[in-house]
Amino acid sequence: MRAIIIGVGQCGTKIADIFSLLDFEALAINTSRGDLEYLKHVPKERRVLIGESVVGGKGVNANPLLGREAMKQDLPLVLRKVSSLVGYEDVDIFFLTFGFGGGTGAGGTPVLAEALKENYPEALVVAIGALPLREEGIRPTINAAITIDKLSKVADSIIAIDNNKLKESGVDITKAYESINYTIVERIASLLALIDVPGEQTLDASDLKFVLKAFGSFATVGYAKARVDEVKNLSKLIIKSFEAEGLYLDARIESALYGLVAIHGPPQIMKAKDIFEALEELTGRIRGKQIFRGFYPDQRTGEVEVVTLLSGIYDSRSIEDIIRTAKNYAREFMKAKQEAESRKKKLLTGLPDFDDIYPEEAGGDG
Ligand SMILES: Nc1nc2c(ncn2[C@@H]2O[C@H](COP(=O)(O)OP(=O)(O)OP(=O)(O)O)[C@@H](O)[C@H]2O)c(=O)[nH]1
Ligand SMILES: [Mg+2]
Repeated sequence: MRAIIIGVGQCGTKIADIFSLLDFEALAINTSRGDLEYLKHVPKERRVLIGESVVGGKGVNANPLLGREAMKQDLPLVLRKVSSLVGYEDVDIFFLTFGFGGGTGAGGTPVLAEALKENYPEALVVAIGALPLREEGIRPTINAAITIDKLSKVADSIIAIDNNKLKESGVDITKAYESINYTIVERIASLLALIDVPGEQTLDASDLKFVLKAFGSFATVGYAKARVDEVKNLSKLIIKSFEAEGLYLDARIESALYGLVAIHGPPQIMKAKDIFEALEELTGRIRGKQIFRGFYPDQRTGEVEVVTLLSGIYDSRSIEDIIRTAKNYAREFMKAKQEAESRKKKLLTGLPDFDDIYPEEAGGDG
């Protein structure tokens, strides 16, 4: 199982930086030189400044048109960097990390996703993006809605993280960003660590790819962990992993098509009855009924860890809010623009030109 992480823009490169800390192969792409220099773990030669001729290394100030232009102009450079990282071994999944609300990530990620699909047809492209806070205003929401639309046509799955969920925790937003960035990396890393591990009932790369190849719909990763002595009933812990509060996205998991559950823990806790009870419950709940599962009994650990991936989700309040707000705004804005144009016309038609008022002999130098 080989995954390559590519962060685009500030949010995306911060997340890629954490993946890099955990020894994942990661690239960081940004229009801002300062933000690239600020990273700690992505090696220097894997940081790519794009759009320098457009914005001079200063970021695109939440303008996705510039972000798109920057990625298009420097796509050959980006693809060379990707290719030198990839080398001669196959890649199973490219994870693209970014913020939906800014300019570089929102504008650039769909362009990159499409190019990766063309150049690496065997690999999946999975987008991992943070949805903007409502308080950020209308532009981030519009950027997000349009980017969702574009990615849904090229990516295999979109793992959306709703930043609005962070406010519920009550901590200050920078700390909250950091903690959610770690959380998402921890979940993806735990999932990937359990793929292709030898054992009894295990998951391989093709299972994970099957679940994530879901026509650009939404996916979410749930997680639950507990010390062995705290676990009275494994079934409850498994169910907790796919309950809404664990997922950072308001979504109806019932609409999911596929699921994947990986359980890692000491063998004495892995009672078949508990596991099947929970899996049956999950299968009963999700619409697609297709669940892949992996059990990883491990003598050395004192903890039980459950990672749940659900995909093929189309029913999400977080997403709907954004799309609806963007559509309403666009409709109102278009209307206002049309009205302004027609008022302007109405107000100004009937005015004469200078020639009508000033007879020729009165003016000029003749
Ligand atoms: N979860 C999370 N969200 C973030 C983080 N940083 C920014 N965001 C969100 O991402 C959006 C802004 O994206 P950025 O990555 O800052 O923007 P960018 O892609 O660098 O684009 P420009 O700055 O316009 O060039 C906002 O909606 C923020 O709410 C972060 O570290 N974690
Ligand atoms: Mg930026």
